Amino acid sequence: MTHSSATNLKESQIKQQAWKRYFTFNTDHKVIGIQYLVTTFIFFLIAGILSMILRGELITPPSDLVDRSLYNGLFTLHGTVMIFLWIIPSLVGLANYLIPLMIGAKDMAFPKLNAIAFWLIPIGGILLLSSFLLPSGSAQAGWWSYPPVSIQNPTGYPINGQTIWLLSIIVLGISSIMGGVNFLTTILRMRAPGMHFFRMPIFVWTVLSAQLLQLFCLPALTGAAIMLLFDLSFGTNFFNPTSGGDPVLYQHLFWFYSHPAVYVMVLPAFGVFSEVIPAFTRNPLFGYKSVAVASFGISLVSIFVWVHHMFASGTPSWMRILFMFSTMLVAIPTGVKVFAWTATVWRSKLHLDTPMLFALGGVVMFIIGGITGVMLGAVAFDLHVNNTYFVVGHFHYVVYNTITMALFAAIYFWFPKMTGRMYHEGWGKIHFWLTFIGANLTFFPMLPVGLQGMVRRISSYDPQYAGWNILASLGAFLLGMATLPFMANLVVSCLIGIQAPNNPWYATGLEWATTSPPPTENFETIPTVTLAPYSYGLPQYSTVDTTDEEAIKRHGN
Ligand code: HEM
Ligand SMILES: [Cu+2]
Repeated sequence: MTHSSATNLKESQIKQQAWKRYFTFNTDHKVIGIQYLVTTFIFFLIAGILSMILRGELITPPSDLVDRSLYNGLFTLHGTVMIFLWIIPSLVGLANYLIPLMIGAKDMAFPKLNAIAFWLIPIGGILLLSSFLLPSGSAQAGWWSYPPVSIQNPTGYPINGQTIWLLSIIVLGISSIMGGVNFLTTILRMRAPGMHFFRMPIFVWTVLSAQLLQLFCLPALTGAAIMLLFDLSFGTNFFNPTSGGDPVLYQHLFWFYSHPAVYVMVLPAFGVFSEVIPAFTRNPLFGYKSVAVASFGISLVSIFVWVHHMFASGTPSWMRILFMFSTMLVAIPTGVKVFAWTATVWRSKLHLDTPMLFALGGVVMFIIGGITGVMLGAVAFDLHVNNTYFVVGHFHYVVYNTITMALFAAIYFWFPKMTGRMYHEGWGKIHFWLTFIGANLTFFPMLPVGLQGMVRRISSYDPQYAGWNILASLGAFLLGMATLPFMANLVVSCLIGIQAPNNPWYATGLEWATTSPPPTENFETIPTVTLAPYSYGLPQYSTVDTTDEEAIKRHGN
């Protein structure tokens, strides 16, 4: 064997190992982060296909494509998979990749726990989806799984879709609790020298606030799921109204977690906006300290608002008024953030690369999601549109148009760091515009048609609503197509994209101070932090290296 073929062999072995480590129990937070992102993206695609079947059914008023019980199963699993297997864990994956790099640590505090938390995700997800194969069919009670519907078992099978649903929620909950402990310990204990609290990037602040909130509230949901499982399988009566149980107690326990969960999802998305917008405006983040503190403000307020999901559940009026006011309060810290992003963009020179397009698009759409949310917080309005498509339109403006878009922004922004290669800018822009147009076409019609009274969770509806539904369905198919250039771009760029420099965006932040991709222990030597974050005014960040032609093209100055 000649010398060169021997080294080739060795290189290909290393490459193979690099490829294989993503399929093993690996404890490197960067591998785990990418495992999370890829796995959850597959679940996103599956839930997306379910939503296109839903929209296919809704393109005409009668129930003709799928029968009613399958329709129930489809929206239940679409919602459950999107929330518990896409939005929440994909952001955990992103944070897993980024947090140790951003705070200058070698890894997460508990690498093994981290790997276990990840592997529970595919286990829980496959368990959940396998329920479609059961003779009794999948769960049908919606992602809330309210009793008494969820404890009925008309099929008579000892294990039905609902049992599987509950087991999988418990597994996924355990994974999230493990993740929460890990993030808190890592951020509180493992920061590099000089990384004071007020030098942490906003993304770190938002993950800290979100994970604190999650640890505090998630046990309520996991407890409720266990109690419901006992009612369903062992005949206890925690929630069964016919035997003295209290179904409204379930709603309290469910929303005590699931309202804050909205912020567990949206806070890291706000973190992404706060990283991307300064980098592409070359401005320091306006009001950094207020934005950092506002993250905690949002977490804190969100603990005291869960009853706004129960305005129509027989809640007494005095309580509805209290929760209406607490709900409105959250407009203050979120307003601080929107104001800070706007002020950062104000009078700056915008560089509209793909991550920035997704970030700006996400902020604009969040304004619609936020305003419709405040509207729903008003008791009288909520009672009017309760259980209509207005609610569905509102939360999709938040979960898709804001958070999913933030995730796309993040994937493009940190893609060069994660893979060592650049993505293709033209295809990225095509992905953005198809998504932006498709998402508005899908979700905007849900607002007026909901105001007109079209109720949710039905497979056939009054023909007067047909017009808006055709638009929404066309939008959904466009949105489905939009993911094709995204996937093609990532796969092709991963394989043959041009080599990425260590800091392609000339961004601040420790993750850009190491190689792309970073070595196993992240940094050659642990860095010492001396600067405030977002120091884009300083000479080393204020201009782009004019000897680097690629960078000039990217930044246009
Ligand atoms: C691909 C784009 C999407 C389309 C076309 C879509 C469409 C739909 C439709 C038609 C429903 C049924 C509404 C009802 O009858 O109440 C629904 C429900 C739901 N969607 Fe989506 N959706 C999409 C993306 C998402 C995302 C990204 C999330 C969250 C991360 C999400 C979360 C939910 C939830 C929680 C429900 C409620 C399920 C239930 O009623 O139990 N969706 N969606
Ligand atoms: Cu809420």
